[in-house]
Amino acid sequence: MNHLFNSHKPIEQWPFHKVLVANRGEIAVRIIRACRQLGLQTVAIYSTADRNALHTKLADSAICIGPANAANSYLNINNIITAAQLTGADAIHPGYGFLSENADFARACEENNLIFIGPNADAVSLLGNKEQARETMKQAGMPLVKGSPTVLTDSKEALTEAKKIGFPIMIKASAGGGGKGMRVVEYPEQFESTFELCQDEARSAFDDDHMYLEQYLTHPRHIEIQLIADQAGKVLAIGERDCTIQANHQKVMEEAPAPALDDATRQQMFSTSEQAVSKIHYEGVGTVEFLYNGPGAFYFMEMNTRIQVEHPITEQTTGLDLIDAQFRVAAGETLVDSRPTVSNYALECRITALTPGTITGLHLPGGLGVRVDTALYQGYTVPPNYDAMIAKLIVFGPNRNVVLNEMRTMIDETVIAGISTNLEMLSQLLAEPDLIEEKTDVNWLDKQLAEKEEDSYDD
Ligand code: MV4
Repeated sequence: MNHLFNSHKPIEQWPFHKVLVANRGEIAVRIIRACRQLGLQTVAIYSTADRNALHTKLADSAICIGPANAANSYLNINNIITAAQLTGADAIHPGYGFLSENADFARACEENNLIFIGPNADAVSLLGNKEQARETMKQAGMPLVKGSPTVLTDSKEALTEAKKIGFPIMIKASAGGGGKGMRVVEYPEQFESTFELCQDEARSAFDDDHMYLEQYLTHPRHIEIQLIADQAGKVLAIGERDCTIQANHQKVMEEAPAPALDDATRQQMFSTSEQAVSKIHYEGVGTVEFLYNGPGAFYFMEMNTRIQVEHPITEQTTGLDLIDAQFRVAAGETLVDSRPTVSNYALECRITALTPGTITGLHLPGGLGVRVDTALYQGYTVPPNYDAMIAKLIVFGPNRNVVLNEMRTMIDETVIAGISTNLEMLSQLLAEPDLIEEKTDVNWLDKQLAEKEEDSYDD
């Protein structure tokens, strides 16, 4: 049951009954489980490197779509569409990563009468371009960091703009995201050379040298709002997640609710997000990412049009199944008027493989308030071809201190033998006073790791 929706249409009346899961690993397993609960049939796709992967065993059927390298398999639109046609699938769930935010893929589904479990191709395209997304959200009333009014390509013109904004300045690539083509400039003297350097990086990374400027926030947190929008135009903010603990722009752990967030600002972020997104005729789940700089100071960064890795902490604090919700929206079910109540506190740690290899010993924790989302099994061989995340450990309970302690105990109980992982780093991280006392910001973990690196050189 999903108490987010009004009536529950019987599955026989749904517009789709057989879902091709266009992904792999833990999220493919997660989606297959949700389909099974709903009574939807499932098709797994796999590359030659994933022949023995768990998701291929759990699905009703499985089909090989190409060789190990993702470009010729999990990123190959034609192979995936053909797989759907060969297996009689009538819907495709993209998961996260791979083609999940690729407008051409969403369009190819629409053109081949396959229901794409996500927003329509126009929304994916609009929000996928960082510059268009910013402009669209600004028009829709979303607060942005004080920055340059237009897109810039000339370093002299940009310097003039930078002086109006005030230093330190952050130079960002319009086509960028996740930190690529971004640099901080402290003083005007450094600006033009740094601007041109960012343009070179943006040209090679995105074939687009459009840049924009923002006032640099020195100690922000990363707080994101989980939204669900139905086909009737209703948009609900159902919770927020704090994803401040990142290393090299990779999230390491996420928590809900955001510990530093006062309730007044929470309500402002929820209603601002609901109002802005309801103006762009959005459908499905979506996440609006903000930089948070203290009470009332939140600024739009980007919007993600997919389900996110960290969705389980929102599930454990609302009691909602977000993958189930994605299917119900695609089936035309309508949302209730009120937001779900948020209770509990939840923390997720991402467990990553530092080396590929065969799992010769596996012990996963459990018990009250513990959830493990993974595709690992004893004897499984982690391939070298894909993202290194191999499991998500989620702990939830009455408050943050209880959960931080429990998470550390669960991390220390976990055994993944045969490969090296980040378990030890996670365990040490959970004991850091700054983390426990919420004295972190988006740069904190990078600094911690750099200092540890230096200490190891000094040893
Ligand atoms: C910023 C910022 C400080 N000030 N913008 C990093 C990638 C992209 N999501 C935006 N990012 C940032 N933009 C201004 N004006 C600091 C970051 C940032 C960051 C943001 C969120 C999560 C992790 C981060 C790590 C480093 C820098």
